[in-house]
Amino acid sequence: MDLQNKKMSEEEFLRIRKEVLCGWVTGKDHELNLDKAVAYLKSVPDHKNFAIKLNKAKANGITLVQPRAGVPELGEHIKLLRYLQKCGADFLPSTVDSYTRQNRYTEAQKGLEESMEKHRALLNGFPVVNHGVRNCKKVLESVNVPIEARHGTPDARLLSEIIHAAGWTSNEGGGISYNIPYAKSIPLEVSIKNWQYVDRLVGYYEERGIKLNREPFGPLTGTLVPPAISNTIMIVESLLAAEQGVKNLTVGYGMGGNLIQDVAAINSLYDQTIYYLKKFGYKKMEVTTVFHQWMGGFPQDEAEAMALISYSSTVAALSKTTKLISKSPHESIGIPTKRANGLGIKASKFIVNMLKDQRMDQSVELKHEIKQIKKEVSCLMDAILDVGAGDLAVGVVRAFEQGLIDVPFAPSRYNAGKMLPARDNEGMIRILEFGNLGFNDEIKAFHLKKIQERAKLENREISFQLTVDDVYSVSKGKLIGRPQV
Ligand code: 8ZB
Repeated sequence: MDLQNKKMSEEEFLRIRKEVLCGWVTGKDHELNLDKAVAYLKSVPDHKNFAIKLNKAKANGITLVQPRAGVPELGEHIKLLRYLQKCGADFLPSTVDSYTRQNRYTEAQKGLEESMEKHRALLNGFPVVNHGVRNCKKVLESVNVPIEARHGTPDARLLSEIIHAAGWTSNEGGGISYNIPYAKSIPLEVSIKNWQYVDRLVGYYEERGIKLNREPFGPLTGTLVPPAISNTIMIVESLLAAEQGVKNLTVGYGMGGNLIQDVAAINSLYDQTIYYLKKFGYKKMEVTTVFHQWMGGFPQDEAEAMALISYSSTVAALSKTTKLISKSPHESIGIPTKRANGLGIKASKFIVNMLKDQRMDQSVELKHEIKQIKKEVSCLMDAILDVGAGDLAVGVVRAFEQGLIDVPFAPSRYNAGKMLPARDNEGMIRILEFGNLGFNDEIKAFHLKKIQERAKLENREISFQLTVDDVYSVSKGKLIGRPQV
């Protein structure tokens, strides 16, 4: 396997870079000049730097709010972002369209042109590659907060070159988290290599005194993902990024629904990310967390959706996460109008402000759940390092091949898809079918006991039906998919 968790030399980076830039059909070469990009990034003020603003929020113990948003046309996109800023967004995104995510720039161009002709959004996001550095700079210069590219791109090398050269100081994604949930047939070693390049680009800038933030995508498939699985993937992507020179990381987690498990997940994610970065010798790392409001199916009713958004914000604030990604009351329909998107931001801000000075005591249950998640993550990390014979990149590819790490409901052929999750009696996400998951017997016995307790109370057998019922229950207003009585 031509893959290794080793920092790319600058020479190799610049060689690959030439190939990457060849793929740029709509832009001009001089726009992607690295010296010019360094100079421009140095001119970005601190309050528009993602890493600096996150560090400050962490020091003050506050939770900041960021929506998702992106429309194809430049003027409309700017209008949208300015509106969301007015609604209270602390960070702004630019969500990228699906063609660009698949490197289909010709189709993105057609969608962009048609959107301009018909004055209607015909792409589901802002096509950054087609817009190029110049337009992306205009986006940044039109707002007063930091901007992040949010997408879902297995090969985001060109996209990342463009957004950073335009002064966007954060990029979401990673070789696992932007492949397994997003693609069907892209080998993991290919996407990991591509993301090593993306991270090496960040390392290049860091070496020149520029602070950039990187955010692995925590929620994965957004559906009943056990915290230990997503946390392990977050830690692996953090280590891979750190090796390439990334210094400022925001590790993510998608809300599961049980208050205690969610707070425990964010707590243990933070602790263990720091622990492993230290263990592998990465110095001067800055780590924050991001909590994603409910990523599963939403209720159609807008009042109920707002209630779910408010509950998600409550959990996020109590977890003391640094950043919260908000949803909108249009979630069950699709991409929100700007008004609906703004309502989600306002509700979220309201709740985090109410809870700003309150804290949740560490109960026995919370402590127990933190310990449990840490035990599980450490078991999975050992399994990955073991099959990789010490190399993390090789290890994670093999671990996926063997199903030692397994993401539920993922479309990728490179994911085993044999593990089945279900909720326990309190709504915590547990595992009922392990496949070949790299858990030891003690951990497996714990999960089975928890699922058994629930099945017994519901007077039914342990089966896939529990999983199915749980997938749909939140959208129907209940956390646990119990049978109707
Ligand atoms: C994996 C992320 C899914 C979420 C939202 C979806 C969903 C996707 C856009 C967007 C606003 C966009 N999403 N594209 N929200 N503008 N262009 O990401 O609705 O909540």
